[in-house]
Amino acid sequence: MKIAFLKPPVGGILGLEMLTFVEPLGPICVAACLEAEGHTCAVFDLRIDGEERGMADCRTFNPDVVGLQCNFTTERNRTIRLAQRIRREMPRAFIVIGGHDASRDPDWFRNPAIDAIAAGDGEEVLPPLVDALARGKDLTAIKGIEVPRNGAWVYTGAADARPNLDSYPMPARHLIARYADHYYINFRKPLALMETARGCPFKCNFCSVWKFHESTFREKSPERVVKELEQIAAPNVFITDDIFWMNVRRGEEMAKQIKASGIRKYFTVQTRTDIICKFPHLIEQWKDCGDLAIFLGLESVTDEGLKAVNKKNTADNNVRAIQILKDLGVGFTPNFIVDPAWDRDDFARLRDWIDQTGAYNSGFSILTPLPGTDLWDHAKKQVTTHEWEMYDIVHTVLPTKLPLDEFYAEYSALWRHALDVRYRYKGKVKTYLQLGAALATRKVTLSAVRKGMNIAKVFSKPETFLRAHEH
Ligand code: B12
Ligand code: SF4
Repeated sequence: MKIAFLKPPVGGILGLEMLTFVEPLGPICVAACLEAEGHTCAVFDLRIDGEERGMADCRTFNPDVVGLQCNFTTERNRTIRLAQRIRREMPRAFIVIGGHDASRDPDWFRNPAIDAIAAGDGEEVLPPLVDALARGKDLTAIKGIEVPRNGAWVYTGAADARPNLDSYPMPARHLIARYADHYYINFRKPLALMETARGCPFKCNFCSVWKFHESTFREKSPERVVKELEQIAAPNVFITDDIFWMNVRRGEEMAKQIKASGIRKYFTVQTRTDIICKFPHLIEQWKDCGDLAIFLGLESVTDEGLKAVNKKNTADNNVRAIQILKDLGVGFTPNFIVDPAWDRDDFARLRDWIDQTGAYNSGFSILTPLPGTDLWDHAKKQVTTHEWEMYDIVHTVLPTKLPLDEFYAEYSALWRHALDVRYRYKGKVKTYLQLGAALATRKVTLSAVRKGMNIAKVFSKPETFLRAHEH
């Protein structure tokens, strides 16, 4: 069988996905399993090709099955629109949709343009589904899907989550080799994505990762991680694990083996501040594997704020972790959650914290009930819109305590403040000199720098966010 995976073209209110633009790792993991069973796969990234060229190439490929990935709630409408176009132009193709958002809220995707909705790890669902299609077998015997039957949608029950991730084939990177130079993170290009573990044992109420993985945490061995790295040409690697170093021993062993292999990359990882406080030696070990930057979901500067989102961490850990990273000279991007119920004092408290800690790279997400989270169950009746593009975490979809324009005035002031603190700590001239040096050594591209600068400017204005509420 011939299976095509398509990524819909860029959409979004602010085009946030263009700030960090990553390869479709999920689809190439699933494609690897299909290829191992003798099928032929192709990936068309319409964000790069553009819709017309990507669709034309896909029509030429003439797929039997089309797989669409919907990870973000914001991608819903554009993914359905693409499915409808595929249905019109490739009526023979069986269209299946999977990915994070589709798995957590499959019912929303019940649409005449969709033949099956897949939930969970695609590696477990798509190969048996394609096999059943090839043999003309009944699809309701395949686990992990919703399919239409006699005018209703039938759910076939959860597919197993395989505990041993090493037994999956290597991601089918050859299918996206022609796009490899296009992916980047912030200013760093080209960028590859790599997964060393899946899931998270915590249960934050705004997050769907633990729900998707049913509170499991599954890992690849250090040996497998090194093998995957050997397959990656890009100098920059974003590790998709939600809690990197969850298993400290494995974290140490991976660093040891990567160092021994001679592979050096600029790694970007995501982890928790309690792990950094308890095991700072991990950071030192990983620094030896090249360069390291860390995304930190700090969420709140108070214990009450952390408790409200069920983070199971402390405000003290947040402060200490920032200091540890500063002392070790490791780049970090803290992220905070701004509650629509905030008053002016709450915004002021966060600004003061950034002043004191010098955490100038901070980002600010607005508390958003995403479908498939505990927060959604709790707040779905209060949401002010079902315009899914607004679920991008920089627009509020809940009523605000402050008048909306004042809320956004405070929100955009946070972004402006972070930039001011950056200039205060690093100096405007030094910031520009560093960028200049990175440009000269081709570590970053001019267009990426322009984009980043533009976003900083755009986020500093309340109108940027208010505009979407006018429709
Ligand atoms: C990389 C990543 C990013 C990157 C890149 C985003 C981008 N532009 O694509 C960055 C850091 C920029 C980012 C930003 C954001 N992200 Co993000 N991100 C991730 C992350 C960590 C990894 C995704 C990944 O590649 N995973 C590894 C691969 C192997 O898994 P996968 O893609 O899910 O694929 C598997 C299955 O889903 C399935 N599958 C996938 N595709 C298909 C297709 C078919 C046909 C089938 C059958 C199966 C299938 O099989 C695959 C293999 O098992 C996930 C969390 C996670 N661990 O998945 C969050 C996640 C996707 N992000 C999330 C969010 C909310 C965001 C933000 C909106 C907010 C934020 N946190 O800052 C922003 C803005 C995103 C945007 N619009 O660009 C949420 C999405 C929830 C939702 N309902 O919207 C997630 C789930 C994290 C969370 N805590 O809840 N993100
Ligand atoms: S926010 Fe992070 S720590 Fe909390 S459940 Fe999600 S992945 Fe785990």
